[in-house]
Amino acid sequence: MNDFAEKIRTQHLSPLWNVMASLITPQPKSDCRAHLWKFDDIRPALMEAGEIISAKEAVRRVLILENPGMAGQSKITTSLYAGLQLVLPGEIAPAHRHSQSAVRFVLEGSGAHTTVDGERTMMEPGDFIITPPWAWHDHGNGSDKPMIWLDGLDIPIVQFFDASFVEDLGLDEQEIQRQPGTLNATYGEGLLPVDNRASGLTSPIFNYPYKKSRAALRALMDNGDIDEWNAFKMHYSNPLNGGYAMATMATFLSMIPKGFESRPYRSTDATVFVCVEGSGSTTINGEEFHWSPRDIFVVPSWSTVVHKANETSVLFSYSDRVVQEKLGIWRQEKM
Ligand code: 1HN
Repeated sequence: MNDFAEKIRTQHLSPLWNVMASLITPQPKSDCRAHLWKFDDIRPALMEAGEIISAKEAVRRVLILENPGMAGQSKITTSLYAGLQLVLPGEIAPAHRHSQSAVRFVLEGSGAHTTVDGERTMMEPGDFIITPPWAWHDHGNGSDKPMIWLDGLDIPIVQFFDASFVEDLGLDEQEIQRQPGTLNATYGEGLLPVDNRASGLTSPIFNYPYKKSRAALRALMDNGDIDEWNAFKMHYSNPLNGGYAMATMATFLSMIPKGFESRPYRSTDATVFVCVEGSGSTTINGEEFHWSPRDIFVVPSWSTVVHKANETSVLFSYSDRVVQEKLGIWRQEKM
């Protein structure tokens, strides 16, 4: 057997029967580990980065959240990237575009802006902002306080497909083409342009303000039935088709009432969570992680999760669920 394997190796052939069991495992097998980053513990490193490099010099001044099981790979899960970005008062992050999609969730500061394909939006804590593939984007902070947000990108997915392109605009800031709020007014008010031809691959809304998202969850909590696994959970949606806001990353916001303990849950989409409000804990395969506002934690694929809320809490999350659903491989188990 060994001689045979050795012999055919020179022809770039390999026997499947030696590797088959590791290729198709009975359950997901991953290097991804559960982990929690306490915002207050990592913020000093981000501020120190602010002293040693400017946003412009760095292009994007970001500290990558590296999964402890995949150090050096710039991944928080096998398929997704996460980082914390800092823009100091007066700074700009220059305009560029790339194949990778980005989701942003604002953690600290107020009054910085991002411009995406010709429209500018202000960034406030809890706002969920998207940058579609190949969209020009630049950021700036005209406020007098540091601005910090979480970036989620599909970098490992694009890497997997060997489909990465990037282009610099050659200007710090792109030209603004519309009034702020135009896309939200056009697509986000229950109306659509009658001859709308937008593809629907990505939501035309690129800022989902926290004020509105929170009010929606609050109304659901006050009037809806609680789900024993998810409490009150919604996904950010594309108004053109009701699907997820982006083609490669699914994003969610959940409200968990004080004292709630979820029943155990697992799903095949490894998920990044951010505590927005409240405090509580999440047990991941028996290991307990305590969270409070701005903390970030990651749940690997098919890990059993139990959420507990010490006070009424809000969690933001993102995962590759949208891709897995399209591929017909997404699974969940509500235990
Ligand atoms: C990027 O363009 C941004 O535009 C953030 O804010 C993080 C990580 C890797 C590659 C490009 C941004 C990024 C990124």
